[in-house]
Amino acid sequence: MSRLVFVLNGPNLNLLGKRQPEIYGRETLADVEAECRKVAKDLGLDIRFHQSNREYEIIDWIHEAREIAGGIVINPAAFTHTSVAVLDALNTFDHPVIEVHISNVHKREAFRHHSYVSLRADAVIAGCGTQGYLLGIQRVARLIDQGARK
Ligand code: CA2
Repeated sequence: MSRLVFVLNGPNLNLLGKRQPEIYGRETLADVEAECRKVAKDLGLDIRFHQSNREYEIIDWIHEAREIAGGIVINPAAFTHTSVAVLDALNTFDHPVIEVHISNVHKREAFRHHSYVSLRADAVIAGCGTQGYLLGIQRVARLIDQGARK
């Protein structure tokens, strides 16, 4: 099984650490990427780390992952709650998918309580701050080691 993991980030997460620190913390997305790389290295994983404000780019990266990756860690941001297209793309991916939310979406507005992506995700991590990404990578590593498929 491939030990390459895609870490995908949806719209507005490029503003991480720059706005709304009370909800999303003070770390920037570059900080999160650096921590993900450290943890991945210790687990013997390679990562591709991406962020986009455009739905089609997220979908294209999921399609790329189909060919080469052993897992996906995804914070789809607002696309979580709106995107059947992201769900459809993830449904074509045969390896573990971990959904991450920095905030605890269940403590927030009702529209954040529903996730299309959760219909596919093998696990959902919410409310652990940016540590959720690291937990997601650790979980993918475990599932890859166990040879998990969809
Ligand atoms: O808690 C999460 O990680 C979310 O996926 C973040 C999304 C939100 O729409 C989801 O309901 C929960 C929003 C990402 C926006 O990120 C920002 C970061 C800093 C400043 C402003 C926005």
